[in-house]
Amino acid sequence: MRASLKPWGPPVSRDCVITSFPKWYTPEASLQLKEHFHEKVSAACERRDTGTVGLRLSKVVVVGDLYVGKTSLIHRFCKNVFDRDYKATIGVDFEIERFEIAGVPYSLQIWDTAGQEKFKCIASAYYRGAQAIITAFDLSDVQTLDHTRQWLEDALRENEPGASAIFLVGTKKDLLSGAACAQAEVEAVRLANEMHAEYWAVSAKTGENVRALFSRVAALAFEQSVLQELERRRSNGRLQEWKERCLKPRRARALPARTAVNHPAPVPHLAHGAAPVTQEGGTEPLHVCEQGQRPGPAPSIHCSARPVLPRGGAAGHHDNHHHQRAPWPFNPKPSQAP
Ligand SMILES: Nc1nc2c(ncn2[C@@H]2O[C@H](COP(=O)(O)OP(=O)(O)OP(=O)(O)O)[C@@H](O)[C@H]2O)c(=O)[nH]1
Ligand SMILES: [Mg+2]
Repeated sequence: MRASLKPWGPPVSRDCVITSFPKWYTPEASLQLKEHFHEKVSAACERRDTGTVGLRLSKVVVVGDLYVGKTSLIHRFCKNVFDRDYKATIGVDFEIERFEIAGVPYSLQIWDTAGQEKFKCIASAYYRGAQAIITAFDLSDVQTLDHTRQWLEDALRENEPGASAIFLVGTKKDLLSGAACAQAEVEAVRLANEMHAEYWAVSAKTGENVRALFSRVAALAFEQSVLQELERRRSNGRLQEWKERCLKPRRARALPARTAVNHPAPVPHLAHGAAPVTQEGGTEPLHVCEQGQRPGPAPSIHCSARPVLPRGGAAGHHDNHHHQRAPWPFNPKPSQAP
C-alpha cells in the first residue's frame, strides 16, 4: 500500500488488497454480473479522486438465527480462527477490517448481532446505516432459512430503501455432502432472488468462500460509496452553478442602484434558494428580500419555472419568511451501484 494513501492504523493484509472486481458465488443469485469496477469508479480511483471514501467506515451487519454461525464467520474472516464451542453473542459486537481496493484504502465495520430473541431489541438498535446486510442461515437446518426473510425485514426497516446491498449466506457448508448442499441451495437461490440478495455458501470451519464473500461485500460497498461521492459532488457543482446563474444577476437587478453602487449589497434572505410552490401545482415568483424585511411584492424577481411537488410531499413549513422547499433542480437520491 502506498504510504501517501494510508489514513491510519496497521497496514492492510495482502488478502485484503483487491485489484480486480471480485466474482459472484453463483450467477443465478448475484447482485452484479459484471467483472470490472464501474468505469467512473475506476477512473476516480486512478485519479486518486475518491474524496472521503478512504477515510470512512462502511457498516456491514450480520443477522440471522442463533447458532447459525454468524460469530464464527466473522472470526474466521477477521482473525482466521474457528472455535467449535458455542458462545452466544450478547447484544452486539463488531470487528473492523481494512482493505485496499483499486489502490484506495477502505474499511468495513462488521457488526455481529445476537440471534437470541431476548437480545433482539439491543441488536436491532445497530442495524441503521448498513451499507451491506448479511442474512445468515445454517445450510444444515432448513428452518433457519425460513427465518431469514423476517431478519432481513427487521434490518431493512432501519435503513433507507435501496441503500444496503443484501447477501443471503448459507453457513456450515462442511457439514453437507455436495449433493445435499446443492439441494439446499435450490431453495436458498430462489429466496435470494425474492429478497434481491446475492447468495453465498460458506464454511467458517474450513474457511471455504469466507474471504471471497467478504471481498465481494467490500467491493460492492466500496463501489457504491464512490458512486455516491461522485453523485454528491456533481449535485453540489450543479447547485453552485445554478446559484451563480440564477441568483447573483437577479439580486443585482433587484437592488436599488444606490445600494448596489454605494454600499456592499446585503445578502438576500432566501429559504435555501428554493422557489415557493403553489397549492394548485403551479409556480410562484421567487421573492427576494433583504434581511429583516418582510417579503412583499417589491422588490421581487422571477426565477425560471420549475417543477412542483404535490402538497404534503417534501414541502416544508410555510410562513412569511420561509418558503416551501422544492427539490428541483437537485433531487439527490442514494445512487445505486449499476
Ligand atoms: N461444522 C461447522 N460448525 C460451525 C460453523 N460455523 C459455526 N459453527 C458452530 O456453530 C455453533 C454456533 O456458532 P456461532 O458462530 O457462535 O453462532 P452465532 O450465529 O453467532 O450464534 P448467536 O451469537 O447466538 O446468534 C458453534 O458451536 C460453532 O462452532 C461451520 O462453518 N461449520
Ligand atoms: Mg454470535
